[in-house]
Amino acid sequence: MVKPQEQSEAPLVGVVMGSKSDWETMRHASELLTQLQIPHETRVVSAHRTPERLFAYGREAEGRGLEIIIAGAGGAAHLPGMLAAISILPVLGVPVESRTLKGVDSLLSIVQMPRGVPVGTLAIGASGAANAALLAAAILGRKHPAVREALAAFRAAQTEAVGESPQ
Ligand code: RP5
Repeated sequence: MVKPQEQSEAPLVGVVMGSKSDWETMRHASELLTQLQIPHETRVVSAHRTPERLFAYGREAEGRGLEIIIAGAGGAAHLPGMLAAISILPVLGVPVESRTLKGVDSLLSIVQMPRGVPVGTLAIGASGAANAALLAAAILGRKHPAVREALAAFRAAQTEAVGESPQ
């Protein structure tokens, strides 16, 4: 069970990205996981520039105690799909906004997995990264009561913050 104030615990979520340049997007996942006090790690793992690192990460993830992988990449974004192919863990894919095609290329690369190896695909960019963390919390919350409570508190505060007046 994950307890609050135990950020030094072994990570439950791996937040990986294809490049350092993806951090500006993927930090939104990491920040929300921190806010919900979910132990996680962040790594750069490039499917095409560091393929050996990709295979090692995918093979070792479950054995190291990770329960979910959040993977963000841009362009021909094969990182989430490859991690889903190598690991049995649920993989949540975040399409990073690309310069030339605004992330539509990333979205289609991640969402169009052929039948048999799914990637749970989120929206393009920062909203997708934040929602990946919230979805990870919802999944973890089935097993870790403290995560469920943190997520419920987050949702309640979010609802409370929405005023009725538009002015
Ligand atoms: C992908 O290529 C990365 O996920 C990144 O979104 C994109 C561009 O990478 P850099 O050229 O900025 O390293 O592999």
